Amino acid sequence: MERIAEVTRETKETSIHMKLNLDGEGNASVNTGIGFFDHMLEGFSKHGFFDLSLSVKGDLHVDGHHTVEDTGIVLGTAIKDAVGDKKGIKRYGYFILPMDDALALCAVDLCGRPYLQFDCTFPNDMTGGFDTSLVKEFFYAVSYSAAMNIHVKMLNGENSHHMIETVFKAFAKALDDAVAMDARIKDVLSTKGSL
Ligand SMILES: [Mn+2]
Repeated sequence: MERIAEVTRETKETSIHMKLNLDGEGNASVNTGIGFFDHMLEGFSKHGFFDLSLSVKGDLHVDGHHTVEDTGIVLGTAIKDAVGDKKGIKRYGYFILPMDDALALCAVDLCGRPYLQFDCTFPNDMTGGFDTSLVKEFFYAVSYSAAMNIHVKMLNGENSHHMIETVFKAFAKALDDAVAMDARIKDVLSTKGSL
């Protein structure tokens, strides 16, 4: 069974089309209009082995906020659609990812409930044309639209580019683990019987 979702979302602020394949090869075609954000989403795709096709036309004449937040909403929706009934998946995933000075932990639970714990402070307000305060906005949007728990902790770091990149890659690796199938799981991995 294919685990692919296609999501289109149009508002007066953004127009977004995304196709996500959870069982891909890490191929990305991403254009958000914010170079650094593209770089992060390409890393997410590559390191999670997700195929991601994304086009965003956002109101960048205002700032990057709507573009980044709404892309998070669409990614969360695509994750939720693609995992479907969650039968046979591991549900939990975590990773600690290094990149030179930066070390980030990410743990996720596809439990059906939204929650974000985001313990990261970035030394710079901007990296390239990207406002670093939007990283939290992005993951908050993913957490509630995918109905998943996301915990992110920066364990070390001094370079904002590296630190943000470790967050996106650690999230990719954690999510890749959580959506992986385990032959021992016959139904959903919950004593409640649903996720
Ligand atoms: Mn980089």
